[in-house]
Amino acid sequence: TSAQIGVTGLAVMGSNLARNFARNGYTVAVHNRSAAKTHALVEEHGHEGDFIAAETAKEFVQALERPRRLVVMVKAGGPTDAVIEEFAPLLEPGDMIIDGGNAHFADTRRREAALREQGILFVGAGISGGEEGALNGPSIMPGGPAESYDSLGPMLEKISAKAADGSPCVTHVGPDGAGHFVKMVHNGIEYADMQLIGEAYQLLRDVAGYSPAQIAEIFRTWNTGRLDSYLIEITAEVLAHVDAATGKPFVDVVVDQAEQKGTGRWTVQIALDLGVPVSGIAEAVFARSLSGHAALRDASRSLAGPKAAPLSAAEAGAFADRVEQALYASKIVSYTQGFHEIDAARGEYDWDIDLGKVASIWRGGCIIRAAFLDRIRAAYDARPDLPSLLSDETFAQEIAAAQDDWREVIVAATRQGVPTPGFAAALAYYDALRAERLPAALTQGQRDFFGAHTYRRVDREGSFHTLWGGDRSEVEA
Ligand code: NBP
Repeated sequence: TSAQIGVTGLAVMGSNLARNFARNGYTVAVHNRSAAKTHALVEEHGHEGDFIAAETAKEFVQALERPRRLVVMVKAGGPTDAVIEEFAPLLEPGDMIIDGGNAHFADTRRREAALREQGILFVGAGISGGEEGALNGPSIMPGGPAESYDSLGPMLEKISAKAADGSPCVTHVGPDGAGHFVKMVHNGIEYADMQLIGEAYQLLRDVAGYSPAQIAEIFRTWNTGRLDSYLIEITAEVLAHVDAATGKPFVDVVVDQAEQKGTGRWTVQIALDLGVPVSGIAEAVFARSLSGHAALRDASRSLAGPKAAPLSAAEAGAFADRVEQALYASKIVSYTQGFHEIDAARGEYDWDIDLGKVASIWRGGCIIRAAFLDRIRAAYDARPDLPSLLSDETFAQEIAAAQDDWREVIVAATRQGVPTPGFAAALAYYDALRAERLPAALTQGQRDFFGAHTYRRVDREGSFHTLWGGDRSEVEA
């Protein structure tokens, strides 16, 4: 017998993915650099399906039916290149390598181009959902040549998460690095969602005076409404958890320095290159960085803050409702920014990415899964050329209804000295987009003054320069 699919790299993600394929009836060849993991997997989970354990790369490749489908689940970066270098010479034209790691999309583009020369189909596939998702159904974002999806697609559809309407959370996202790009933006949006939730928590705690247990209850209530999502659900769990050793709320015994692995940072770096304002995502990445500057924070604790009284218990409930509005409005903005970045990549790399489809495959399996994504899908389905999510009438109306509360929450935060970079950046983005006039006109004037960079006029075509050092008359540039 031969295997329909192979998985090499059997740490948590790879072994769970291999088990997921096996549980869905596929014969799976399994391989790991150090064979101990391979044997451990088959010993512990061999009864779940048909596995073929391979000790060497050659055995692994031989175990696969042709054309071969080989999933690589190793540490992203150098290890992925090492594995490709090891396996590519053993493969034949028409075979397929699927990289399920968190690769940078530029690496995926490079690898795809190199392997295409050899006739090997290289599919960079973003996989979200952590270890639980890998086992029971992740959201999968495969890129690579479209033809790869003919044989790979049905298998991925089988092992993927299913949205509430039963549709699989996987689609061929677009060519070469498009899948990993979309996975990267998914993670950027995830950072923003988490930051906004964090700000909501801190406001409920420091401004409204609620305890973590009470805030957990508030989040549970929110989770029955339009904020219904995996992240809100687990936030309630984390906040309700009590530390066994001290009896204190768990959230109070954890060091408040957030870590990151890099995909959020990439989202911002690429957005800077593409010229896309993803301010909400950027603030989320910076907030994690700031939290980690322990010495700087220690040195700054004595800085002056405002002296505002917290809210009374009577005011707290209404304030919590306002925070829900602020969170929802800010969330719309961060998704708007993330989708703008994907849209910009479509133009930059000539990728035919269906934005509505992207929203639809994030509805299940992944970390940002939420009822909300159904609405984003509907917005793009109704108008595929939507210039921005904020141009969708439903979202625009919801923000219109939320904006007074959103502003009040940021005022309250400012008055009490509670940092809300995510809420505030989202509101500033919204206000900048709807502004009749921006100070960019002044910026252009300054640039023309010191650097003769020229400007355009509102009333005439062409580029102009004012002779600032002379008689200040205007010349056509
Ligand atoms: P790790 O990222 O911890 O990688 C460990 C695996 O890489 C082991 O199988 C290890 O083999 C193998 N490996 C390394 Br390290 N260097 C190698 C080399 N030079 N040649 C061959 N194999 C090598 O595993 P993970 O947490 O399961 O994640 C796998 C991929 O999935 C990563 O790219 C990750 O970013 C991505 N991902 C992870 C999650 C998650 O929630 N953890 C979610 C989504 C995506 P060894 O056993 O011989 O050392």
